[in-house]
Amino acid sequence: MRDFSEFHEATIAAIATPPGVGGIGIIRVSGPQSYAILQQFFRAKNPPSRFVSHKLYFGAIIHPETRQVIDEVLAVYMRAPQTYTREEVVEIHGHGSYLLLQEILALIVTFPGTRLAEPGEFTKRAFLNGRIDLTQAEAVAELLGAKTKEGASLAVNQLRGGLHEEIWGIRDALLAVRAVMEVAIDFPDEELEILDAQALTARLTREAQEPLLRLLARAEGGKIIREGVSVVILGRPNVGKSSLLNCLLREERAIVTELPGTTRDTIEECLDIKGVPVRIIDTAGIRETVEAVEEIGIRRARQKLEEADLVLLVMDGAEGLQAEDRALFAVAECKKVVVVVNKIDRAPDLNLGLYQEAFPGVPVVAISATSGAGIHHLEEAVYEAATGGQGLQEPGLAAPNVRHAAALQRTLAAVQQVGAGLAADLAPDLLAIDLQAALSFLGEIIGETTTDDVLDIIFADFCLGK
Ligand SMILES: Nc1nc2c(ncn2[C@@H]2O[C@H](COP(=O)(O)OP(=O)(O)OP(=O)(O)O)[C@@H](O)[C@H]2O)c(=O)[nH]1
Ligand SMILES: [Mg+2]
Repeated sequence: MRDFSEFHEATIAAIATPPGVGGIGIIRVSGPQSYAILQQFFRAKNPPSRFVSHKLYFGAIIHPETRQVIDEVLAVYMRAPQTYTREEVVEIHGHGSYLLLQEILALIVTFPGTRLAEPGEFTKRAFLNGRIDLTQAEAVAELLGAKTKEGASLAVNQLRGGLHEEIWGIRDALLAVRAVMEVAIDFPDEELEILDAQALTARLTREAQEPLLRLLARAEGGKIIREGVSVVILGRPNVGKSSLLNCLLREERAIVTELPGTTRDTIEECLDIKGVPVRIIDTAGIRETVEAVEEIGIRRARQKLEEADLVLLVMDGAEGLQAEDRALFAVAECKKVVVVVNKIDRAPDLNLGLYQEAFPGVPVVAISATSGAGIHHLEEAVYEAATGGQGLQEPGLAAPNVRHAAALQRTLAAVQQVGAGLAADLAPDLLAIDLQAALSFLGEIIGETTTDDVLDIIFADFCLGK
């Protein structure tokens, strides 16, 4: 078990709202001095004999020496342990001026035993004080960074303990099996009766292996919701790549002209296609060139191809299929490709079958980037390709992140090892070793057995005040 006795005597303070101008700005304080800090710097309009927990008071922050009013604020004291960190907490809601908030914060950290909070330190304390587990702490950071509604739902589910519950279910099963083994170790004479290998194997399969496999199967879907996909628009010059970018973004982001070689550098933007966060990259049209700048652009386009999860290979439907289109397809073929036949408004006799024959097994979508015709079909094709035809997984289901998935894999391997040991009639003390390993890998996910440096990495990703 983690050692939760590690005590956090320091009181920490930070501005919890983002920098910039806002309607209100909040300073958060956590730790044993919170109440005293409120008494020292805050004067309520109607001063109570004692601040009642979770009640909002109107008043002002006053400099204790100059008696100068720094800001009129609302303040709340929250008594431990019914708080975010499980410690004594105070929040001061000031006007949105970042300068004033910084002044108040500077005053607060002059209080004895008080210092500025590190990024993620409030959440880290919530975790160390046992209010949330590590998956829930990670969900806090994920929620703040979510790029789509679906990503936010996934994080909320994890924050509410969705993943935590599934992990605990598996953990309980492993603990129950370990208990049986411990009895068998203590009573070697009756070992055979106690260790019913068949029953134990069945239980491990049903309550550990299968749930582990189910969770792992959701990791890929979770990755798409969390990180999204990178889509590169590729094609000959002047086929309408930048027009397509603008059309997908529904804004005039990239310069479009009738001159080939307009786009010289790559342009990256983010969009949300049915819940999939998509990083879309417009590139310079690829051709044999003489000009240095365009040459660099083309080199960048090829580099972007390397990073791409999906390529939209754009062709000019009005000009018809060209040898260079086929050549570019051969270059892009190492990735998932969607062939986009553009300018259909100028191609009344378009024969899509020709493209389907030329690129068998590859989705071909006809569009007009200037009129927007067919763009929904293209979005559908991108969504299909990004999710492997499975669609996005339900955000209501817990999905492990990359860190969790790695630990789940190791847990699964250890559980399988136990199964193999049972089949081979291994002694219970040997079986218990693998079982303990499985429990320890599982513990890394929820934060029970996570090492301090891993914790530091996780919390360092947080923003200040969280
Ligand atoms: N009629 C018609 N014209 C289009 C369509 N899409 C693009 N165009 C025109 O084609 C020309 C080239 O468009 P761009 O979007 O700049 O093409 P590009 O592929 O980005 O070109 P480079 O950046 O030079 O490689 C412009 O004149 C566009 O208005 C379309 O669907 N229909
Ligand atoms: Mg362009």
